[in-house]
Amino acid sequence: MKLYEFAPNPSSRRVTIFLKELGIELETVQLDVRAGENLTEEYLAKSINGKVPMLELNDGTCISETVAICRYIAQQKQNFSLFGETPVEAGLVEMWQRIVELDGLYAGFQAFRNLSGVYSDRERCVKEWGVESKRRVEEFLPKLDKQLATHPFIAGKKLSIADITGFLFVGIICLKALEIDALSDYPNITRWFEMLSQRPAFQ
Ligand SMILES: N[C@@H](CCC(=O)N[C@@H](CS)C(=O)NCC(=O)O)C(=O)O
Repeated sequence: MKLYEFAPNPSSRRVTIFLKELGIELETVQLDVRAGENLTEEYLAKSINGKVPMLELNDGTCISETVAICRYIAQQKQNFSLFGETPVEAGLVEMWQRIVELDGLYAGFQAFRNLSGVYSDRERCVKEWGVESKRRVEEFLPKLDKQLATHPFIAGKKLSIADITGFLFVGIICLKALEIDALSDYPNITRWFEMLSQRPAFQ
């Protein structure tokens, strides 16, 4: 089994943190996506979305999409701790994972990609969409802060995949890529972010 990734980027790090939390190590293949190593014919023949991460199984089956990869690993190891173990936990984890991914992380990706033009060699960039997406990210932060005011972790009492998504949204997308100060005005995000930063898997 091989994990194709570009170690520094947020989607690859989501899988890496997930694996580390479960104590799993996989063989990795690094693809420099900024240099277009994910756009070769050979890679596109395996990867439906042409992005990293992608997991190639020993029988040649290829699984793209971060959460799909994490689900495969959870099923294979029969370890559902990060997806929620009771029906209620699983429902809430799924709900928050999707909210943080769609309203936070992916809005942030759209903002960064369209404003910076980092991938303008392979996609149309629309500045107005970047500006609007950045505003959506800024509007999402108070919602996240409110949830964390009454819950230690995003989906409730336990660490979950929603926290991994949220951590990369705040740490890489807000603070670094978009230079949005997601901490000063948000004490609950700050408490949660600092707590996760102490965990070995998140370092
Ligand atoms: N929905 C995908 C998104 C993956 C994604 O956006 N990967 C980026 C790096 S963070 C990538 O491969 N970018 C290169 C490109 O778009 O050509 C997932 O969750 O796996």
